[in-house]
Amino acid sequence: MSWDQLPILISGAGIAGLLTAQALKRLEIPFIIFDRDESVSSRGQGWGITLHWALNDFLSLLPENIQHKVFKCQVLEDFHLNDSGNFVYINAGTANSLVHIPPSKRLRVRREQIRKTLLEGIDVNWSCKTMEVRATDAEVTVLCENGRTFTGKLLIGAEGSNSATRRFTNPDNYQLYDLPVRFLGSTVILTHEEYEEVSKHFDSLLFQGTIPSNDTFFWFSLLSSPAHNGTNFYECQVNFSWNCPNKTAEKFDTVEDKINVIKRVSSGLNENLMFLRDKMVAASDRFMEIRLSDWPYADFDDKQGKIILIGDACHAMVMYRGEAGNHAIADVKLFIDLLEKCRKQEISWPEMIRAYKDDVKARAGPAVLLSRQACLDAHNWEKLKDFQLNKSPLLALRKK
Ligand SMILES: Cc1cc2nc3c(=O)[nH]c(=O)nc-3n(C[C@H](O)[C@H](O)[C@H](O)COP(=O)(O)OP(=O)(O)OC[C@H]3O[C@@H](n4cnc5c(N)ncnc54)[C@H](O)[C@@H]3O)c2cc1C
Ligand SMILES: *[C@@H]1O[C@H](CO)[C@@H](O)[C@H](O)[C@H]1NC(C)=O
Ligand SMILES: *[C@@H]1O[C@H](CO)[C@@H](O)[C@H](O)[C@H]1NC(C)=O
Ligand SMILES: *[C@@H]1O[C@H](CO)[C@@H](O)[C@H](O)[C@H]1NC(C)=O
Ligand SMILES: *[C@@H]1O[C@H](CO)[C@@H](O)[C@H](O)[C@H]1NC(C)=O
Ligand SMILES: *[C@@H]1O[C@H](CO)[C@@H](O)[C@H](O)[C@H]1NC(C)=O
Ligand SMILES: CC(=O)N[C@H]1CO[C@H](CO)[C@@H](O)[C@@H]1O
Repeated sequence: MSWDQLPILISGAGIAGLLTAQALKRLEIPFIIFDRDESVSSRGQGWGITLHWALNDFLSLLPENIQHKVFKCQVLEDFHLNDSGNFVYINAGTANSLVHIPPSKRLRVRREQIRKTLLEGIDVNWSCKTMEVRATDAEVTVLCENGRTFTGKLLIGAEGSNSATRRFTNPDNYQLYDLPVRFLGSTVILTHEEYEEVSKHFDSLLFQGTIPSNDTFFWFSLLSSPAHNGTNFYECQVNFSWNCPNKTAEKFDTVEDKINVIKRVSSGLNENLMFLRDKMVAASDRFMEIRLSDWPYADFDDKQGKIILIGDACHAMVMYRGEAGNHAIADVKLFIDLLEKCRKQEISWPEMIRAYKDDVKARAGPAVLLSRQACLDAHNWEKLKDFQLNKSPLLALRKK
């Protein structure tokens, strides 16, 4: 197959798609990348992502000028130079820590900013939503909602957890599995004094825990500091999630419903943390509800080597181990290494696809289930407290 004729198609300009585009650009392999959104900022997905075990792979796939900028995306300026933070998991009823582990090498970045950084030098076709895919022996064609079509030698489905390409590769099992847990978070503003207080007692970047009497999960993290915003305020994220075995039985439609539920499921929160809940409830205009669902197969029909899935499209997982983005990066690294071998004719195209599929399934399939277990454990204090801690996947990852 010729390397300069048909391009590689990338459907989805999230972290997985854009990182792939950057790597292909470096290798001078032709590609086309498109996304359903009108622009990079048309959806406010302003959460933080911790890059830990895949950080080195991430940097290695980028040109040098962009590598430097990655460090500017941190939620706390230059934090990597002296990371004094810890992985802190607390009993959120007493505010005592359950585990307190010094971190491994990590970088906590703003997702939106990292995505903008990854866009540099990449020409994305916006407003192109993949609707249909057609594969023949020779090529693959994507039909977009706006009428545009793209034809290439390979389609990389990188559309995140609700992947459109996955409907085509997995017509019988593409649906997500919903966990019996509900999630609501919001962005709150802290003064310097409030932030210092939280930072001193817990951690300057993030900490999390479980309220034993309610089996409710509590999360706090920094999103931006005055240095980034040019204000005197710290923007922080406060999340709650709780067991909800029957989602129709719990009224959760209006803002009032949501506030009532949060107050109920967090009533056992430690009094020193209660101000964070009150601020979270007051910031109802910024409520962010996340559907907690996953897709454990990490396996797909490649249509004779014409399609692969990467990132959340291939292995959507809940964020209780903070690992999904790291797996997305590992997918890209794996694929790019195989592609280089294929171009050098060390392996054939079908061998490349087969090796990619085998490795992703072996690595990410179990990871989805570990994240699912971590989520369930986070809402089960009895288990969490009695369990040999290093065995719960909620806490074990951090011990590496
Ligand atoms: C609240 C939250 C916190 C997280 N924290 C962490 C963390 O700390 N550490 C970590 O490793 N991971 C974390 N993750 C996971 C991480 O954000 C994702 O794994 C990562 O962003 C996945 O990237 P992706 O490129 O696969 O998908 P996405 O980032 O979802 O990107 C998909 C892209 O495809 C586009 N698209 C969708 N449908 C179509 C279509 N039909 N046609 C064309 N384009 C389409 C979308 O517009 C989007 O731009 C977190 C996730 C969430 C929700
Ligand atoms: C809580 O929300 C933040 C948004 O900044 C996100 O980064 C984090 O992963 C969430 N954590 C959990 C476990 O809910
Ligand atoms: C790093 O941070 C620790 C704790 O905050 C501090 O004691 C130490 O002096 C710092 N080191 C440097 C090189 O800044
Ligand atoms: C601070 O920065 C964040 C993230 O870039 C932005 O969304 C927010 O609007 C800013 N807030 C203020 C008060 O300027
Ligand atoms: C869930 O709750 C609704 C409303 O209360 C009820 O009608 C339904 O039977 C419940 N479903 C299950 C599976 O218990
Ligand atoms: C939460 O815990 C408090 C005690 O700490 C208790 O009074 C309350 O009933 C619990 N709420 C729920 C919904 O479990
Ligand atoms: C911004 C833009 O339109 N970029 C690309 C979209 O796809 C075509 C190929 O069909 C490219 O030629 C454009 O550069």
